[in-house]
Amino acid sequence: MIDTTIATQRKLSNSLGDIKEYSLTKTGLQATLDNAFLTIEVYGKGLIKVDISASPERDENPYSVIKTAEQDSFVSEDTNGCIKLSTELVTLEITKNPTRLTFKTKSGQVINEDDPAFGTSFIGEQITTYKKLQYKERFIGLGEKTGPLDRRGSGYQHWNTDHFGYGPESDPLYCSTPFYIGVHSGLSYGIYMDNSYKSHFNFGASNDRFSSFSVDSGDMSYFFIYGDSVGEILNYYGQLTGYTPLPPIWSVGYQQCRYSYYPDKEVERVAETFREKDIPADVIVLDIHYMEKYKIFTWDGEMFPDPESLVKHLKELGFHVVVMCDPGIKIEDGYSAYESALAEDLFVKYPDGSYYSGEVWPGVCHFPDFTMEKTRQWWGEQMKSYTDIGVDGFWNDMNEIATWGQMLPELIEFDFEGDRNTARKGRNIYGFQMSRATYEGTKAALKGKRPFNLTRAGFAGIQRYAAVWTGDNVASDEHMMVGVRLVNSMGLAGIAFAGYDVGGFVGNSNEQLFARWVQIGAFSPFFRGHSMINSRDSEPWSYGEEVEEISTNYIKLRYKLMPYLYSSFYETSKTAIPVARSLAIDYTHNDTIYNEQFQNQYLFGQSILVAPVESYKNLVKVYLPEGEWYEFFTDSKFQGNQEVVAECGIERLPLYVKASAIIPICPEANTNTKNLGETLEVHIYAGLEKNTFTYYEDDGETFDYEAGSYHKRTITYDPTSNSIKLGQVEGEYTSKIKTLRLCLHGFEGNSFQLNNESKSAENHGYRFVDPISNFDPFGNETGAGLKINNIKSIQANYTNDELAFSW
Ligand code: NBV
Repeated sequence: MIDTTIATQRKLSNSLGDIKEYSLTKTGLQATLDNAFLTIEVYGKGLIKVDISASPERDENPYSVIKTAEQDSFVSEDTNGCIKLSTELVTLEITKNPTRLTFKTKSGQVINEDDPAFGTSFIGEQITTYKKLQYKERFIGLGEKTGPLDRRGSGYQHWNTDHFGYGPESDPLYCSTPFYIGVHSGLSYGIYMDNSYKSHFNFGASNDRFSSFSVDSGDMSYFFIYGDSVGEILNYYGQLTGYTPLPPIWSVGYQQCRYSYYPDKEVERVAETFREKDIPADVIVLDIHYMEKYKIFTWDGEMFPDPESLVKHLKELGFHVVVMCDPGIKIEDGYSAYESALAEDLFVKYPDGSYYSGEVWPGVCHFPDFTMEKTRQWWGEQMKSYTDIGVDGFWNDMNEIATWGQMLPELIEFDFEGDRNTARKGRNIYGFQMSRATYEGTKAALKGKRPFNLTRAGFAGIQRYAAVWTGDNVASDEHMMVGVRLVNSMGLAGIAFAGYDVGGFVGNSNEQLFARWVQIGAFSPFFRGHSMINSRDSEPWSYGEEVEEISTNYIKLRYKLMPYLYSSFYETSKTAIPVARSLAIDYTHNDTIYNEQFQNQYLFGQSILVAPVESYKNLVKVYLPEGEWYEFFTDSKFQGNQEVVAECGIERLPLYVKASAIIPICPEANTNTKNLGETLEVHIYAGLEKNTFTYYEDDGETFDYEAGSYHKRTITYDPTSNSIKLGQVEGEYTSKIKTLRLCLHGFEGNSFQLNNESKSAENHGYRFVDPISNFDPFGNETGAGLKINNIKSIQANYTNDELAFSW
């Protein structure tokens, strides 16, 4: 019997209905459905765009995707009420009655399929795509999101939000990237939803039937991405939304920040202390107090009377200067930024044409509309007041847009390049376009030098213009671990240059916590110490001598690893494989890596496994995935695929190196990234597998590499043919390296050939970090154990021609 209460009830949601008619196009197909319009476009063999819109007019995001659809790169078939579009890698099956989509491998395995009943459905303007949960399906990524590595059973929103002192489960935060990766049955695929309205992701939260993604308005526009591995999926996402460009090398060094260092003498004191204490650092960051009453593009005349000389002095000390740039422009007659923006009509407006005002640091402000080319140009011009005096680093904060009360009215309007829309569409885009204006403007002004820009808010594609940090974290162990997960998750969403406030922003850190945070931070792509006003000092020397020595050791280690790290940034700039790689990238289908106790582990670059651990622990369980591993500081060898217990006293972060690893380091590094020395040590760890590493170098500061001024070579270790080769150098940049030292871990025998000449290796002990002083004569010695008893090394002249070692 029909249940008439259901049959007669008001229809609250509406699904797509049937396909009424369709036509094939050069790039895919277009279809008219009972309740919507569907467009499919093939962007690559593993990259298919689905667009569903309630009206024939599309409401698209003009900013994130930089790739266009490919022509004639699919074949089609129409049988038994089902249209099939096939690329070399995937088949998309679209049933006509009703309209439902299923993505399959070429062998017919389901990768991803619509919920049979709901498919894509509308509730008013809101549009949601429901996907059937696959057996044991996991979900990873989604960018700056708290919560576990495997997001199955959780739900999230994208709505850029200033969340001071957020909690370990808080959502949403500052930066939105609606891109996740699904994993099941030995397969993985990505979904990037290209829509900047507030969005909602449900990975089987409060239901056991579907995962879903949904937007409050606009088109349901998503890219289905399929590749052999998570790495390949990330690469496709990079092709779509852009790769992280090579940063200036100095920005990869240690950055010291504080809310705020002032006056100028205090800034100089901090910089000088780094040099006196021989702690390498590249950057001093000026937070809001450098400005006159927090007004952007001004300097406080009393506290910073001569900014040009200050910047010059800091440069002489080997520092770059990064300055805070908030978007709010104070409404004040006579303030030149305000008057010029007003004259050009560049501010965000209410629908009645008046300018939106909101209160933030400087007082009541208007906000530049960065979705207009002429605003971005104007902003770039204003930035010259910084670049003209030698500032080459910038920091975009409060760009969610954050104002007192945190309730940006949704009806305010943004230009959207002439296609006006409200804050519902503009909010998630604002920080992204502000970063674009900052990057493009300063790039032009710096005449060939790479700018560095750091942002808090962003959207998919932000990696093209800025590094992203995780905002106002808290000085606690829990937060330290959350930060690692956030950065790993951003790496899974195209944002490779990411980091957190080392030491914690809100509240007071303590000795143990600070020491541990510096250790972990040294293995973060972006490495900056920062702390809040009215909290205790938080420089590497602020927590006593022991912590100072430990911090110095790990900051120095970061600098020694610079050749490895900068080469990893190069790799990222070509592949979108991040610098901090959640184990879910290389060990996707290994269940153990998702365990709560191991989910924070990651590979730093290709081969260094970092096991972040709370500061109060002296022992921790680490999971080593398949293969063989060397403990970094001692070379103790472990079989993989097992849990090991690692010592992690205050001086020791558990770090492991994958067998067959190739790790180039500069042992003489000191002061800053300009002083990396003339010796390159290439550390090779004996293993069973063949391995290669692309060693990359350039001047670290200009764009000349784009015209061929780089120095690149493939280093190959082949245990089956007993050889290590540094291939012929490519590129025209002249390396500063004069001496090569091959450092062999776990190798036997001392007789080697270098380009057919006999060479004998020397045996010796080795330390990656210095021992630290014995502060407590009755206690245990700290740091003494961080020593490798025996490695073998061979020294040679570093030349551009092939250097072939064999044994
Ligand atoms: O500019 C001051 C701070 C800054 O130090 C911090 O890193 C940002 O996340 N800023 C937020 C403004 C408000 C802090 C309470």
